[in-house]
Amino acid sequence: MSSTELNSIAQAMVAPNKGILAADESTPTIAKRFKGIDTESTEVNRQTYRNMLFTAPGVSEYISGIILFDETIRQTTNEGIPFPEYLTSLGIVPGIKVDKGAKELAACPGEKITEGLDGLRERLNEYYALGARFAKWRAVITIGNGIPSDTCISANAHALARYAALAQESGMVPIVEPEVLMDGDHSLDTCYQVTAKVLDVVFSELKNQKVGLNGIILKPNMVISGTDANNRADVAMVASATVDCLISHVPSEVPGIAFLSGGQTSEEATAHLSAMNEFGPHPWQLSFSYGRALQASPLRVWGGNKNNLESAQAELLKRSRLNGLARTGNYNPQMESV
Ligand code: 5MM
Repeated sequence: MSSTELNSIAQAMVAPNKGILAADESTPTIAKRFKGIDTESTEVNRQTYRNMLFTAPGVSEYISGIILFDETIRQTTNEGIPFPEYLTSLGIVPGIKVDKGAKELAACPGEKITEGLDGLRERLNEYYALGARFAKWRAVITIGNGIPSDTCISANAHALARYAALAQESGMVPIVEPEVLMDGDHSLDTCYQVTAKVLDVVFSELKNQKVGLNGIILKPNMVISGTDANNRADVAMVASATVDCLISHVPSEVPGIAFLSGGQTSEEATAHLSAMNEFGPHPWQLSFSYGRALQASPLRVWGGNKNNLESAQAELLKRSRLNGLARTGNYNPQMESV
């Protein structure tokens, strides 16, 4: 596929007023989410839940792409339409998580390396045939005592770049997700330093491995205080530190940056995105690719009960709409109560 075609998929993924729904929880993660609402993680329940999300009326107005998991890309709507085909018919680009998860990194206690490169070319080709037009790979970087190590950053950046090159070869836009975790009591400044370093190493590896930067989407963390930090930075500080860090460390050829929410509350994730877009325009689209920040309220309202499916869809529509407004800096917390 030409770089122009990859670029047009990437542009569609960060189309104005829209963003991406990350619904690619692996089997253990979705089981954890369902446990929180006392619901068993069976294949039927997972299909019911994902069907509820994907068929929510009006959602395609605010959602440009949805990231699926291997099981979900093979499932259908209640009417028997394969999910990728259904989403494509709504103008939503179907995507697929292709990493095999973050595992302990040898010789680096407390650090992780994302696996999944073996056989990746074949899996990508199969996903393309199933209708996926973008892929996702998440690397995890932990801040702690003496970490992250250079070993962990470079091993993860190398794997991200190898994955990205293979995804482009197969005709899919790679979402490149180096997530610096919020866990810990570190300051905003520490998060800034680590994020800057990780981005530098990731872009150097992408360049080494001949990845076309105009055919990727970057999915980074925001620059934010650790969850257990004292005096956590407020919305304005997070927004200005994040934009500042990205301007200095993300090349302008990248068409879009779609943030992860990383454990922020739904309201915080929306407010941060809106504040960043308020002082745009920026060299790239600044969008969202939220998992928990879009799904927390619909999941809670559904609660595993079929009588709540419509109310849960209304919750997803509300969060999608508010994040759609945040794409132009037009969100305001008072809108939460409407
Ligand atoms: C939806 O969760 C994704 C899959 O996680 P696992 O591989 O751990 O099951 C996750 O990669 C997600 O896409 C990103 O972390 C963004 O989600 P959040 O909740 O951080 O916005």
